[in-house]
Amino acid sequence: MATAEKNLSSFSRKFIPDINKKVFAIIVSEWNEAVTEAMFEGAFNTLRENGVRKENIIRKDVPGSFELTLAAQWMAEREDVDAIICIGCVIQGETKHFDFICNSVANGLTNVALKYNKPVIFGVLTPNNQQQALDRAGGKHGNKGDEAAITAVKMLGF
Ligand code: DLZ
Repeated sequence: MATAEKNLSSFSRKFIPDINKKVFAIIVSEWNEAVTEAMFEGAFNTLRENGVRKENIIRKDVPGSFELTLAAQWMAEREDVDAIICIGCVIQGETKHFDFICNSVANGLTNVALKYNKPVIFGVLTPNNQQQALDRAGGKHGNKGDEAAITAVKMLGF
């Protein structure tokens, strides 16, 4: 993911392949919904702007970021799904579970990607507070949902 200094939202798109026939799953965590909805919109719009058909974008919701891994596995099992974008937001100040959730999801999504040989994108914000999250969900640091979508597209063009 990007930092405050490096914002993938403005990266060059010249290497992006024809993704007209590719199918994307976007899995959205319901925790910190204002943030994850903004990230979903960013991801969805970015896919559409780059030629992905509306009917080729499958949205699934999960209760929290911890559930992203199993949902990603369920989507990866589907032969018609080419890439999976996982969107979540775990705010450090709100939970002692922060490290457990973040490590679990990062490791879990990596394992799903390697097991199913498909791009599984870690679109999970791990900010210190909600303002930092909002800054990265359409605010002054761009929208990490856009970046997650571009990352998925670029990986399909690898
Ligand atoms: C329980 C919990 C807490 C405290 N905080 C967050 C959070 O900031 N972001 C998030 O996505 N999920 C949170 N959760 C929910 C867990 O991800 C998970 O849904 C529950 O522990 C049930 O497995």
